[in-house]
Amino acid sequence: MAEIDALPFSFTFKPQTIALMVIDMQRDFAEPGGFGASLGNDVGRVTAIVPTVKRLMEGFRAAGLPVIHTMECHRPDLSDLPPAKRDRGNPSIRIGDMGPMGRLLIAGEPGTAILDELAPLPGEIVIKKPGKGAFYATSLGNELKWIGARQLVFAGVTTEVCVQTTMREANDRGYECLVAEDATESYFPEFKAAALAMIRAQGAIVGWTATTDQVLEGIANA
Ligand code: TIU
Repeated sequence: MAEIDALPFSFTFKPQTIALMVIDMQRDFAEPGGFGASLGNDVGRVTAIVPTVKRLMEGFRAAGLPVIHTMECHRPDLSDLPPAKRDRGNPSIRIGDMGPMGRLLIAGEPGTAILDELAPLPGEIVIKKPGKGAFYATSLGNELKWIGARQLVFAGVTTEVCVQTTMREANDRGYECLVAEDATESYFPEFKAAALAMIRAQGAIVGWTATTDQVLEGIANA
């Protein structure tokens, strides 16, 4: 077994069964005029982690390990968007409405795309998800079985919403999960800190945390 120096203790993995999950690094969460901004958030916090996410992705690719991307998005007819999600909060514009980058969080619209710098390579798995968790109403469970993944490293946004929800879903399904602390971000620094603390509390109750450098070192030494 290989190891990543992590909290609350070493994360062990087999090089044949580890994969990277990059959660929702989309223009809609990172650029002005997108969904994140429509909720009143400072999207600059998200763009700041792009170079670190890229470094992590490139490390996995260089080692020949799978990189899986997710995108939060809905069908153009909104049939997978429950009113309970559409009507939540007090946004300036809602999911499905026309914004400066096209319809907010709708599959195929320019704003819904993954950021150019982090674009999936041909052949990489891309999961379109209508929920915050990436297992709900998607083929992710089957995809992970087909590639034989058992340990998942998480990057992306936002830490306490889609990253943490997906990590909890994965943990319950038997995957060992680690989140790369500096390759994830929240619009709220205090929520990021709390999410990371609660993930690794109680002896890694949901999973582990480590820096991108620690993850890359563990993979390089595997
Ligand atoms: N609003 C917020 O923090 N996040 C989301 O709506 N989606 C994701 O986290 N991807």
